[in-house]
Amino acid sequence: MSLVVFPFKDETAGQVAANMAVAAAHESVDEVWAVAAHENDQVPVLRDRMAEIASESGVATRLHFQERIGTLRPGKGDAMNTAISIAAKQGRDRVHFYDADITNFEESWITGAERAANRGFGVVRHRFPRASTDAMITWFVTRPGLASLFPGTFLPRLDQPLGGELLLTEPAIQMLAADPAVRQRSDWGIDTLITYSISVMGLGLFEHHVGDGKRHALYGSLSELRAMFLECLDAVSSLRRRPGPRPEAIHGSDPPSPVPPDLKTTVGYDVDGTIGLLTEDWTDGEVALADRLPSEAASGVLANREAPTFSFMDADLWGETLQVLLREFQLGDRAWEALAFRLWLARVLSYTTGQALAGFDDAMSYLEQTISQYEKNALEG
Ligand code: GDX
Ligand code: MN
Repeated sequence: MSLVVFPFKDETAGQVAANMAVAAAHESVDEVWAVAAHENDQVPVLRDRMAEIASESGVATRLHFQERIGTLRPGKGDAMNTAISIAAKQGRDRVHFYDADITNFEESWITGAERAANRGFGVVRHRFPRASTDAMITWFVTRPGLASLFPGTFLPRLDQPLGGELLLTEPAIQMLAADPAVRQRSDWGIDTLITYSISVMGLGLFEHHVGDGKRHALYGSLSELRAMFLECLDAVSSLRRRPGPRPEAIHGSDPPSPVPPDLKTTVGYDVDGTIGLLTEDWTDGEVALADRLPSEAASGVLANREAPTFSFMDADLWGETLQVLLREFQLGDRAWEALAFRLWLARVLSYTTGQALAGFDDAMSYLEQTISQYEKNALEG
């Protein structure tokens, strides 16, 4: 039987409970956990709702508070590692993780993952169609980073290397619980570390396709993604010099399905609010660091001290810039953080106001092509 875990932080009790109820109603599930970031006014309400869910479904519900396990910012990584560690000690057979803010969660997600596990895959990742201007960290940091570090393996080809929706079977749970690099990653970098770690376990990996997409809390300006960007950049660069999955590693996936029409027109973030971030709060430290960049990237980004400009940051220049960031970026160094964030904003805006306007299908094939190019560059050294 399976355990389903929802890490949560700012969601309402009603939101978390609705997803827990869906999980509890599933025939393969015998336990559902919520892992809270901290005590707040929603927690007592959630406890009451969880007791109701347990008595209605006959499935055990538990609330855990995340423990301090890692060494970085205490965040989602500590929550996932808390659940992984308890589940490993209990010898749980299968553990599903889902974000608590999903608003279209359905039983079929659990069923799809269970079926792939029944066929022998040790890890199942859910993947979803996403708007062409959503997933800007995935497209411009994580997948290009994986392409340069692990070209020719399935890692750069994973649709959602940052996705928080996955099924882990017992051997995967045990290995993750014993992996120091995963346990240390208490922040947003957790998804990258888990993705890497499970890719080299040799347990077989299946990507389960959820055609309806993942509906969840949306963003305003990209300033809301600053910490996630920085932590995901640090996470992928921490994988340098580590071995990739073996060539014979088993990777399967469902065929893609038509993309829901509303996703084709959704804009992933507030563009005007984001442009303003290019020009504000420049410091001398940041200006000095620009010296380390490819010269066109340096002159382009520095021009933002006068007025916003970003179309200079095309796929090739970003590829070269990212090489420098993967080697030199320092999480916690304010100048590096400010400069890396500004470079990424330029890349995201250049794409959003360029290729993304060509329409959904063209934009998505453009993005895929950039990843293939980065892989090719890496293979050619
Ligand atoms: N317990 C706990 N503690 N839960 C947290 C914390 C924390 O510090 N921070 C976030 N969460 C929960 C949150 O409540 C939600 O249920 C889930 O983690 C994801 O957070 P959300 O703010 O919805 O992140 P977002 O931007 O939707 O990112 C998710 O998708 C990204 C992606 O698919 O690209 C999340 O799974 C990311 O890790 C992933 O990179
Ligand atoms: Mn979300």
